[in-house]
Parts: sequence; structure tokens; C-alpha cells
Amino acid sequence: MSTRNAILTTLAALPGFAFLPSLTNAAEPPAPCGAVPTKQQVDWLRMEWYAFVHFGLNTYTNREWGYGDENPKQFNPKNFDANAIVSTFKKAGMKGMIYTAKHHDGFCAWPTKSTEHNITKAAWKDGKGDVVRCFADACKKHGIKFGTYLSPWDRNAAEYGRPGYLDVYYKQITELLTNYGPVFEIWFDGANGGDGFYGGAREKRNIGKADTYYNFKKVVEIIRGLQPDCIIWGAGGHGDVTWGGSEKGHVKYPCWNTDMNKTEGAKWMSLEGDTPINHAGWFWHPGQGSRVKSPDVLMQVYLDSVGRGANLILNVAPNRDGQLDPADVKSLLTFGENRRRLLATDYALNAAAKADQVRGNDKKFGADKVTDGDIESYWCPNDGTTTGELVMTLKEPATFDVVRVREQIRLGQRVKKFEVDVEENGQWRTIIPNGQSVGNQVMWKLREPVKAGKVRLRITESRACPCISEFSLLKMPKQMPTPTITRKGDVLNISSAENYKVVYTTDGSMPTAKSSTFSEGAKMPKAGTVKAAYYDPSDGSLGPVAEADFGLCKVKWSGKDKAAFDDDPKTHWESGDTPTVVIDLGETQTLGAFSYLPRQDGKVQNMTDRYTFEVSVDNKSWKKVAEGEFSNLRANPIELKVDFDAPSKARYVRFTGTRALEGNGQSVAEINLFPAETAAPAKPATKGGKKSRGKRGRK
Ligand code: FUL
Repeated sequence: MSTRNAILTTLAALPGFAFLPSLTNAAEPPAPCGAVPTKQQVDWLRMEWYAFVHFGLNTYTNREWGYGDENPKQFNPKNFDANAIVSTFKKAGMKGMIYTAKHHDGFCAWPTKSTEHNITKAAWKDGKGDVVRCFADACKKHGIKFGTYLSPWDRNAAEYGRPGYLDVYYKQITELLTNYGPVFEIWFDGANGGDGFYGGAREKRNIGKADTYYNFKKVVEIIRGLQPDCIIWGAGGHGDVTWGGSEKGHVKYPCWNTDMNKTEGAKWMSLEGDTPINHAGWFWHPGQGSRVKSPDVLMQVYLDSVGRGANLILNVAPNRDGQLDPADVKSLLTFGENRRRLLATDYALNAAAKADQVRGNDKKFGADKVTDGDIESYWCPNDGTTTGELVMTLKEPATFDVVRVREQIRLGQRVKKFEVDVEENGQWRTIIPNGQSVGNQVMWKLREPVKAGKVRLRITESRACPCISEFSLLKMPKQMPTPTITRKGDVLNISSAENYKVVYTTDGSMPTAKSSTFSEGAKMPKAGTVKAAYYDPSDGSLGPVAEADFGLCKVKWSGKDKAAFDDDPKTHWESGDTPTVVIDLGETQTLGAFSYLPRQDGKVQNMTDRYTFEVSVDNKSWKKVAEGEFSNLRANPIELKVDFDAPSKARYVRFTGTRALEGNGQSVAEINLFPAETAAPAKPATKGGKKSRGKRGRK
């Protein structure tokens, strides 16, 4: 008997040690491999998804980034009910929410002592309200976690860019982490510097290296001192979680939480995919009901974030009344229900499992640990073995289309490659030939459902002996897809899908099984809303409704810069010497709004982010009807709609790019115009601000 086993035998004889496993084969757990997550990071990963709530002055000004000179009085959500919002999140299955206590415009939605630019100056509750308190209390009441977002960039603060701002900023962190109970995550956005109000200076401030200016090391120390369990997003890499890499919510696959080539000195860094539920942006915007992402799209986002080992933060923004948009809620709850159904039945649960090798032949590391439904127990082979085969025999053959594998991440992220096979007529057929990272979990959606009674997981490469905690077989619930609606000229196109009919309306009403069936060549010659859904004649079910809010039809439009109004988002106009696009509408119209779609080819060179918009009836005298900034395009290059102050008659329109994110040119993928009667009533989009460029680093 080894010395270790001799000690164990002695211990086992003592009272209280009866739990020790069969001593003949008591194997030690493997040593951790590379970086391991903290307990807080593991707990956080178990949450999977939660809400982001962008709600502040931008909600009232129809902007994505405020300049910093907005009047706080405007904030007046008369029917704000944090409990209603939080209970919707809870109902969807979300495990928490993060509120933008301060966005880049500097308005603090709690009665802070750090700046005057705060909620005490709002019309809401005569300045006696506190949005942070309302959300924190509602989260507590409904049993989900509360987190907060505090923008480091502050376009209102006079001292921003100088050492004086840091006191303000640290004070804000301290208030938020002292006065509102436990905060599960704090978010430090990476957008920095650039122009702003800055106490009236209206200039550009350059902060140099964000990490140095904000002293994120110190920020982390402050937070850890106040709330050691709080997960820190960003903070120049000193925190616990980093950006997923796009504002589409996806993270890249393979997804590594650590430098896989380092076994020493590496740090575990979790990933979070972030995205708004509505194409209109992070804040609520008038008329956004037609732009909500459909439940099947949200499921894909979930698979591409949570299903790759990251977490998902999904933004759902309250409107000016302080309530969630009904279209957002509908999609959120439908997706939430689909997710619940996806996870409800694991066809591999309690399946018999056999492995080619078990660590020290100890049952504690046996193959059945991957089907026992316990995320902490795990199968593991001996040290030095970096491959492995596990065969699961299901109680009865099952049909599934999602395979989920999880590692025991407390011992590090190890698996580099894996494959999955099913047994069909006594032969193995590979259904996942190219699995790579696993980590907290990988959810692999198969193209087609598979029916099998025996399934095999093969780990073909691992950094050290693999430690697999769970292997599950799931079935995606029936999710009817959502059609895509486009228009070219006056010809409408609604995408088709096998086995379904397309029903649609053009009068704003919801389509039903009895609505018109779409057939090719249908026309939509006016501005207005088209709503469409797939209809399944086999069971009479109707899928989610897609909406498209079309502007004026462009068939009569002319001008030399066609690519800016050719109804093709893939093409774009790029300026030569003149930064303007002039369009002749062919007839005089009364306009209420325009929209701008930035170039969609993934480049930011010459991407216009400041503009003026003018109208004319004779192509000689021009009237400026809007000017301002298109914010956040680098991270989220979406179509942005700008409502005019008053209806404007125009036969000609002129769009001028006055600043670009990079480069000296300008560009436009598409301009749309909306008649006054269909434009949503809204405040003017943006005004003021000097010509200078905001700089936005990687988050
Ligand atoms: C970005 C910000 O600039 C957006 O406004 C939004 O807050 C998003 C979550 O992060 O970087």
C-alpha cells in the first residue's frame, strides 16, 4: 500500500471519514491545467444570460450617445415600474439585469453627490426619484441579480480628461457599490475620449491610454474592497470578463477563456456576448416596434454566445413612459420559452456510460459522471492521457439536434478537439467531425435531427487529461422562422421557406392565416408597414411576425450617386471631392424623417458619423432640417432614423457628411425618406457639438 493509501486507511477508520470512496482505487483529482476561473467567475458563468437596460436621457432625445449638454428635466418616465420590467426578465428566465446608471452623456440616474448632472434635476418625481434604487429593489424582490454600467467616458464632466475627473468617477463607483446592496457585475464601456460638452467647453478631449488615465488597476482595487464578489467587465483587462468582440452578441469559436499555450502565469478571462434585442439600437427609439429581433434569431445569438462557453447580455430598453416595448417583450418571452423547452429534456440523462479509461479505476471519475446531471462531478482518465472515448447507451433511442458538452472548468479549460458519433445499424457515423473548444459548455446544433440509441464522444486532443462534467442530448423546440421582407423599387420581396406559406398585410394589421398569401411580383409602391409571417398548413400554426417600415418608394428618384439610394444595402456611395449626395425625388413630397444606413462592408474608413440634411423645392434655395451625430457606428453600424422638427416640403434632398470615423471621405449605403404622416412623433435627433472625431478603442 502506498503511503497515501495507508494514511487514507487510517483516516477512514476515524469517525466522520466514512465518506471516503473505495480505498483500493482512490485516485487524486488531476492538477489544474493553466488558468482556472475564480469562484465568482464560475458562479457568473452558471447564470448564462441576463438583461441589459439602457435607459436615460437618450431615451428622450432619440440618440444613442448624448453629447453631455442635455437638459436633465427631460427625464420623466411617468409610468416607470421597475417591478413590471424585472418580472418580465424573470419570466423570460433571465438571471439578472445590468442598468446603465450613467451613459456617455454623464447623466447619473441616481442622486449622486459627485455631480449636479443627475436625477435630482429631472422632472420625474420632482427630482426625488432614484432609478438605480428602483431596479436594485425590484431585482431583490423578484430574486434576480442586479448589476450596473458606469461609463468611464463622461461628455458632461468639466474635468473629463484631467486628473480631477478621477475623483468624480471613483466616487460614483463607490456610491453604486455601497448604497444599493450586492452588485453582481459592473460594466466599464470601452468608448472613450472625443468631443463633448465638458462643462461648456464643447471641445475634444484626448485621454491617451485609457488604462493609464482611469488607472483601472486602482478601479479594480476599489471594487474588490467594496464588493469582492462583483464581476468586473472590461477595465483594461484587469477585470474578470471581456467583450465578445461584436455588438451582435456572438463570440468567436473556438472560444478560449485563457491563453491555451500558457500553463503558467495565464489568467482566466470569461467572455460576454452583448447585443440589443432591437435593431434600433441600445436605447429605445420611436417606431422601433418593427425592428425587434425575432425569437429564432435570438436563439441563434444564444447558441453563438452561451453555446460557445460565454454569457449573453441582451438589451431590452424601456421607452419614454418607463415601460418595455410590447414587441420586444413578445420576442423576449417567446425566446425565453423556447430556451426553457430546449433545456428541459436531456435525452442522455442517466444513460449508461463507458469510457476507454478511468482515472485510477476510481468510480469517482467514472464515465457515468457525464450523464448524472451533476455539473460538478466529472469523468477523467489518468495523467498523461490526453484523448478519450465515452460511449453512452440511452435508455431508449431518442431524436435530438443539439449536443452539449461541458468541462469541469474549475480545473481549467483543457479540450482542444473533439468529435461525436452515433451508432446506426451497428456502424458509427460521425455527426460532429470538428469540435474544438468546450470550456463551460459547447452547444452544437446539428443541421438535421438525429435518432440514435448509442452516442460516442471522442476527445481527440487535450492540453492535459480531459475532465468532462456533462454530456447532454437536447432537442430544439419547433421554432417557426421569421420571414425577411425587402423591397426593390416598388417590388416587394418576402423570403420563402420550405413547407410554409407566407401571409402578409400592408395596412398595419397583424397577419392571420386568412391574410393575403404572398406571391412573387407583389408591389408596395407607397411608404408604410408590411407585416408578414410563415403559416404552416399542416397544423395551422403561424410563426413570429416580421415587420418592415418602408419609406417612400424610390422608383422616380434620380441623381448621380445612385448607390446611396438603390435599395441595395450591400452597395454604397463613397465621396470623391464633394461630401454630398443630392437626390431629385421626381415630385414634391412632405417629409417627416430620413434614415441613414452606414456602409455595410465591415470597413469604417470614410464612414460618415456627422451630417447635415437639407431640403429644397427648386434645387436652388436649401433649408437645413437636421444635423448631428450618428453614434456608436464603429461597434454597431445599423440604420438610424432621424425625425425632423416639423414636416418639410421637398422635391430635392441633400445629405452632407461632415465627419467620418476614419479617413477624409464620406459614405452612405442607403438613404430612406419617410413622409410626414408616417414618421413617428419625436424630438429632433441631434444638435450642437463641434466638428471633431470621437475615438473609440477596443472595448
Ligand atoms: C457601447 C456603447 O458605446 C453603447 O452606447 C452601448 O452602451 C454598448 C453596450 O456599448 O460601446
